Amino acid sequence: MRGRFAAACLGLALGLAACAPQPGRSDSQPQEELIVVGMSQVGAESDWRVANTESMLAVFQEENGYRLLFEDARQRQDNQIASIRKFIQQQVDYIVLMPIQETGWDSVLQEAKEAKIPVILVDRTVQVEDEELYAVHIGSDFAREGQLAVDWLKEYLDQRRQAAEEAQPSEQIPSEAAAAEPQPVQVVHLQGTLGSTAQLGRTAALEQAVQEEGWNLLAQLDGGFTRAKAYEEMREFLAQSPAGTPIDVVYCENDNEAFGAIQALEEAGYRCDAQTGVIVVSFDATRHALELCLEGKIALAVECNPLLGPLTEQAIRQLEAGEPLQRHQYVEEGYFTPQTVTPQLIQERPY
Ligand code: GZL
Ligand code: ZN
Repeated sequence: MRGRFAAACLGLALGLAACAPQPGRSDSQPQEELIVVGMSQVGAESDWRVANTESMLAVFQEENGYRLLFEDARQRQDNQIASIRKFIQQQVDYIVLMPIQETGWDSVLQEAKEAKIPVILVDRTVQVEDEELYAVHIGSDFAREGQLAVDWLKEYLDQRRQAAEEAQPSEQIPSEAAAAEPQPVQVVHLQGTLGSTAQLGRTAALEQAVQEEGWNLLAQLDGGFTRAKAYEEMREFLAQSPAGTPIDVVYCENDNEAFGAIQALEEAGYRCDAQTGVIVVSFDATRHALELCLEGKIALAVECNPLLGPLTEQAIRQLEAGEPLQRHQYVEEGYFTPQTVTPQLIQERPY
């Protein structure tokens, strides 16, 4: 298996001018001993993504027996498809794909299958006719993450409503308006990259809760998992809304969107505060989000684990050894609130 890449390199070298020996090559394992991994990463859109890339680079090193061919797709599926075709030509031993979206992979994964190159999906997944087009999917259960968020939100909103009712002086005769049905919960939804597994799972949970609870979805904005886009979209929405439009919840499908949304909300005079202001919900639980959670600016930080390098390497070891492996591998994830996050917990977080 490994010799293929070396042979391809040699063939190329013989065809062209002799390929210059790598200056100062360490005495690490000879070329043909290395397992060659072609890796296509989505981009560098978020803190989560940067941590995910770092986790991969830390594991796929020469001294661990790997040659890593790493390509950044800059948020474009066509770049990922081009990278995969290049890896096939280079006859890599394995392809590791972090797929930006779920659809559009059948033909290029079929080409990898015909080239007998196993494909490992990391983080998000793909929807393909034939599941045999990939060896394993290692990532998060995004539907579960969304469910964690909305279950917590339902509970929290009830508590806050009860606290408000108890706080109301009993002798005050409720006006007709107050006695009438309480205002529905007003929600602004910032979605992640449309069509990505993370967005689909997190959105489905919110949309179901909106139906079940009768919440009012003020807007669904495409924040693209980035701070900049979320800031623009939220600022635009607020500029087009009547001043002081009541907003109870802003549901951000990742932390970088929450950072942008909070900036736009505060610039428009809103207070983001779990107890007394806008309830901001976010996903990833990266360090900066946990700092905002400690302050109460983020009311709920749902964890999404980017440190998938070791599990990916373990899957390759199992495939090398011809061992059977579990096709879908999910990482454990929890969530944080201002009540549970602490300064030392933030200190200890690896990302
Ligand atoms: C989730 C991952 C998402 C993160 C975002 O596993 O796909 O993409 O939630 C990242 O931060 O951009
Ligand atoms: Zn399956």
